[in-house]
Amino acid sequence: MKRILGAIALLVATALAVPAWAVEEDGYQLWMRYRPLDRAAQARLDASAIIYQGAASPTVNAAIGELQRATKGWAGHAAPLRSGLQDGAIVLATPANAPQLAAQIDGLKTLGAEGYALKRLKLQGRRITLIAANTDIGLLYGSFAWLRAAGSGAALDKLDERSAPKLQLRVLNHWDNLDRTVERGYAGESIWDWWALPEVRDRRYIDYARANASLGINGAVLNNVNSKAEILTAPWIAKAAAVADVLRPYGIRVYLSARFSTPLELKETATADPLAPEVAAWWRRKADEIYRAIPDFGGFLVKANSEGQPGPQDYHRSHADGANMLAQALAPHKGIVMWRAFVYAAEKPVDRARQAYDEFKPLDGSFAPNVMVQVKNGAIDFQPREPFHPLFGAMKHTPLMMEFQITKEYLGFATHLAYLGPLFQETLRSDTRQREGGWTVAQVLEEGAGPAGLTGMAGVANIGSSRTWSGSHFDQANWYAFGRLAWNPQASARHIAQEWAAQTFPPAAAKDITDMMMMSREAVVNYMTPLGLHHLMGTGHHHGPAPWVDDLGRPDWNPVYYHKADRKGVGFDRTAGGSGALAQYAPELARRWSDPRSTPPELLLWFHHLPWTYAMPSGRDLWTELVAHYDLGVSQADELRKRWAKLRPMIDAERFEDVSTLLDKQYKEALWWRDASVAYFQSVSGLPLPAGVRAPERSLEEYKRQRFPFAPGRG
Ligand code: BDP
Repeated sequence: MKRILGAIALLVATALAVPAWAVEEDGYQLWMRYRPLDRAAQARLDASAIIYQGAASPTVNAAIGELQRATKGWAGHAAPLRSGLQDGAIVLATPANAPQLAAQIDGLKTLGAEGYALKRLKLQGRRITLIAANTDIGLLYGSFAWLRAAGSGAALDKLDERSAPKLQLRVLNHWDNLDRTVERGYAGESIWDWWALPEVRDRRYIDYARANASLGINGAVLNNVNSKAEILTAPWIAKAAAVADVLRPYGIRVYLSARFSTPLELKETATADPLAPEVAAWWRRKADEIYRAIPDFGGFLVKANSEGQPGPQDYHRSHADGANMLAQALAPHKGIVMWRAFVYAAEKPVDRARQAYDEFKPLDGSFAPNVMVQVKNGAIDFQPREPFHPLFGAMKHTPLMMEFQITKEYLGFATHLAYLGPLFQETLRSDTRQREGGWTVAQVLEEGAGPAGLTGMAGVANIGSSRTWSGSHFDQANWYAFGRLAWNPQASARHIAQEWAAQTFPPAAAKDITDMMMMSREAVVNYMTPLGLHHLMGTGHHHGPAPWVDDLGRPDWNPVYYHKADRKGVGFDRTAGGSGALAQYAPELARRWSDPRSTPPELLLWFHHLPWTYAMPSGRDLWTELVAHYDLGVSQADELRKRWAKLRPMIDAERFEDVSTLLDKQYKEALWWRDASVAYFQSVSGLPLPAGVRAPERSLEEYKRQRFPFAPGRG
């Protein structure tokens, strides 16, 4: 008996001694971990019960379920569901289910269909936390907002917050193929188990929906923009409908990428010409069929006449002709078309950066009200740094949707730590100067344009079947940051990082982790493409350096096209003397950036071809400055792993090891980028290495010889 008691005492002591965060975690819970809190923190939660009066909808049940899951995790027992007020209750109220409670919030109506208010108050002598909204989905968003506040250490006893999304459509674009591979996916295979659908609805879809709803993401395009005709056939519509059923309670609508030539490829029409009546009629029937299966279907995303995809130009019709024909089919059902502006054609010998603007600007004002033009953040292609796309602010009569890439195709896949909050923020805060007094990209998006005033933001998802969802722990933060910025494009990347870190890792480590995150993207820019260089990545897979490549089928696939380095200098001249792309920006910006001395150094070689001897603001010449940036990138990657190592006592072993291993790999690859790039640029410039600079480890030939035929994520 004594021995048994002793053993029990030891067990209890050990259990008490092991802090909750030390328990192994594999990242599956994302930022919704709800790990046990100490007593003081439990008391601060003050969540004795959940009050909801009336019959709960599936959406309200999702809110209650989440609050219970969290309180169970944090305090050991789930807050019970009650109907009468009590001290410490979390009260969910809409004007429909509890008008008197909802009336506690002045001007609730102004928060619209998705907004919410959180407020601590005393009611009938009871201390409560009121979560009020106009609709059930607002209650779900409000519940997640309370959980976020609780999870990131906000003062819950002083809560008084109201929030409504600034953009209507907050959509993930999955580049997921029907065979479950994911184009530019580095997190395993697609989460959509198409083969098993529609009968088998993986439970993971619910967790996916919870995570998105926690951020306010309200749409998901299920399949790749490089789409297949089959996705619009009856069996696949049934599969998409099953996914839509699971996502619906969480406020998420399903969209599909449509291949423009679908009716022709399915041999149901003789052409795909958008102006042929049989084609328009086919799409109308198809839309009707889809809406019978998915009554709240969101609409189509279309990549047309881009990188070999079919489109209206195959029939000498314009992008507007194509988009409007589809829009007409969807309009009776209130669906929309998201028509991508990512176009460039090999046949045209003009600067690739110009082409989207050249094609779309003349079409401004000619799109149907339910068409949005989806524009990538920059004019080339999701590079570590690009100036904002000149279409923002220039299309005054067309609603534009931002397209960010959350998956890190060009920023080291899921193996490098690169927090994208600062990249997204940099674009959103860029001032287009298309209006007197300033007009940032975020403001352009928020204002919308066109008769229906549609607004939205899309993010190419980084989600897959990996246990971490995103391929690494830190890549979850990019999903998180996208969602938060889609809700509020003017939010701060640092604040978002802090919020994420506090919920995802032990709060004591949150500040240091935030600092690491905030430096990570610039580190990547420095060791890959400093000073405005771009598109220097390996052919096809886009991992690793290949600035020397000059032999691909079309000029604008070759890195040499983008850096134009030779004996004399480096950089792409986009001024009036060069490609003229600068003229696509507002006159004030075009003027400022046409002079290298008033161009921000980080965009210098994007807009200018300069001699290696060009004097930089730092006093160094361009060549020395370039090498210094590569060295800085390497030391920043080194700094990241050193900072992480110091956090060991605070982080659970499994996640600590996972991150350490990746940071070591990132450092090694930063060195590789630096060495290969310096070796190459030295070979073309013919200049000696600046004094005190380390020579590349291997010869240029060795870097050139490396091949990666099995790199992940290729289409
Ligand atoms: C490029 C990707 C390619 C995509 C394309 C797109 O390399 O896989 O299909 O963008 O956005 O960045 O359509």
